[in-house]
Amino acid sequence: MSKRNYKFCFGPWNISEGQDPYGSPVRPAQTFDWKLAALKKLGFDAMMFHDDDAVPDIDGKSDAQVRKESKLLKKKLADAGVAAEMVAPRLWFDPRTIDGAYTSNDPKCRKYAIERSLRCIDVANHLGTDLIVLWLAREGSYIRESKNARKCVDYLVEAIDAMLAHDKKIRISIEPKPDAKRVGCLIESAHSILAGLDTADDIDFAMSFGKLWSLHLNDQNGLKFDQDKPFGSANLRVAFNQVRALERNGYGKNGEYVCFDVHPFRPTKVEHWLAHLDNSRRTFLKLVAKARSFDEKQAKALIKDRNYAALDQLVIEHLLGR
Ligand code: XLS
Ligand code: MG
Repeated sequence: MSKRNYKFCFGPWNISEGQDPYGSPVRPAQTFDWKLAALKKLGFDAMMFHDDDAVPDIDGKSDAQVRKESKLLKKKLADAGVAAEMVAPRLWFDPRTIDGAYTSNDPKCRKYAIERSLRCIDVANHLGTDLIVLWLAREGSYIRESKNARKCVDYLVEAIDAMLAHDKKIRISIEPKPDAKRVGCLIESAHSILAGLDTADDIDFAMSFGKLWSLHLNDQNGLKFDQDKPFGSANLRVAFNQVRALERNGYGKNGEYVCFDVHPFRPTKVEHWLAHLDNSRRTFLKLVAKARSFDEKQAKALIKDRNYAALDQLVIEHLLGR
């Protein structure tokens, strides 16, 4: 197993105020500077952004204002020794994305979504990252008959082609769920689990094509909304196998970050507000140690003998700390 160190990242939204689909915020909102200081205090390496995290109310700003505010943010990050990992166009709040962004039935809304994505690329350039992330949150349909899925694929390709044409260097990570060289993916534990998939398999699959450019590690308790639970907090063995997949594929060797797209539990008190981020990294690093100390030789012998009961127990007892 490699002995590489990983680099860690989270976004301002991961220090959230506790709102969820069933209730309003329970903690007072903090400033961006408070969150940046918290990231530094935790010893993380980078911050990931939505376009309107970097430039609030971006839709109402001129290109000159977007450039000015992005560059101010870039200086603030540089002064703190923090990199910008990626920028994601937030295409799920604005009323023009109510029926999808790139795949809206309304051409004017599709045009808005593409133009907003091009500005997101400009923000990424100002912040010094060549990576944008597309979380296709609103794409799809509320009733199947409202959209032609074949046409929606064409709309998605049209949007991605427009982004690749806008900037010859930008790389696009689609979460997860066109110019083959500059389109890859971001895998998120919770999204795989929600789709009934295994995140380790998704990591192996994406890395076999050299396409895993970013990663949101978290956890999920069954088929509810995207819970973004701390890494390993619901499915520890699933988390162990995610780390084994990252290790065997050498994730991070090209500078990729491990991002924790996690939220605190709603009852969390202000004084414990950062624990979910620190805990996610602690769990990750402990599972790295578990992956690197796993008896691979014994596992290989049991696999050769197709003795999966013993292999199963070997994993369980290793995780339990025999
Ligand atoms: C969904 C997305 C979301 C961020 C980035 O998990 O990663 O959390 O807003 O788009
Ligand atoms: Mg995410």
